Amino acid sequence: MNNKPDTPVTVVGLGLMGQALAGAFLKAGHPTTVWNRTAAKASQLVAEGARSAPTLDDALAAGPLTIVCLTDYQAVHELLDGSDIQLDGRTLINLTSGDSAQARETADWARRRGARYLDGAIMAVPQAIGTAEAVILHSGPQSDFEAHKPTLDALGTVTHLGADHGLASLYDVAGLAMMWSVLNAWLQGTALLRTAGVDAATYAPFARQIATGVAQWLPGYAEQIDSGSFPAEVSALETDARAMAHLIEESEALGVNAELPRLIKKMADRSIAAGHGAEQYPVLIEEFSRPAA
Ligand code: FVH
Repeated sequence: MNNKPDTPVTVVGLGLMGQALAGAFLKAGHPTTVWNRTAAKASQLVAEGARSAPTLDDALAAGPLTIVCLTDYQAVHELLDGSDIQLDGRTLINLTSGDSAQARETADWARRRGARYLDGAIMAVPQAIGTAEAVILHSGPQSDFEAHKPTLDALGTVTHLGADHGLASLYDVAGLAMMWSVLNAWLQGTALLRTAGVDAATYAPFARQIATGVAQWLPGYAEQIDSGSFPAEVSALETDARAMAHLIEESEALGVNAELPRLIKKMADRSIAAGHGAEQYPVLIEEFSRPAA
């Protein structure tokens, strides 16, 4: 980490995450101003050396960089819309979770107030903040990210994804989709194996091997998606669909929930009906890229 500890920073929002962010800045030596709607949440940070700003406007005016981390974007706007402070030349980094449209709208709001704006997404729990394991994604103008990266480095592994302010939120939900899909697949297999007396811990190493193996396919499959060409190099979608039918039948026969396998097969069947049965699995991107029928 390439920290510049003399740069002042303000943290607005002292939930569990905001407290962790402010704590990491303090630990790295940054003069840190904090503000929270419920002022009592600043006490521990003040004991560690933070300055508690008496008002939101005071907090925003305290330095060149303010990090905002509130419950949601509604809270962000309820709070910031109530201030008429001009933010000329200052940088606002919003690490509140939300969607890409909210990120872009907030970027427009910040522009109207004269502020530079980066949106961000935290892919970590509060306990990891300040360590390399804490991945924090940012999107917005690269020059604004580079200007503050030495300060942001105090928080963990910070990354810039691109100029579109919506990207951090999109990567955030894409990561969640990946996480839940892997976990759901594992739970489906675990439920099946438990009917034969195989416990979750016994199945877990095999499941991890499969997940790791499938992860290796992603770069090649991504090339197919980006080129729009899906030759069946290892398997055709109709072959996969037959295996999906086995998964459904086995789940039903064993009294295990078959909703998820049925949903996946429904999408594959639609793609096959549209003429893609002889192509490879990533051709399903076309099903994923439009609203459900
Ligand atoms: N905690 C986590 O593990 C996750 C990890 C992934 C990213 N998230 C996101 O981080 C945002 C903040 O999370 P948090 O855990 O700190 O959340 P809360 O405890 O809910 O604290 C939220 C702060 O927001 C303040 N707040 C809420 N509404 C308003 C409002 N209308 N006006 C002003 N402030 C507001 C709240 O203030 P108070 O209740 O203490 O007065 C807290 O400071 C979040 O987007 C996660 O998704 C964390």
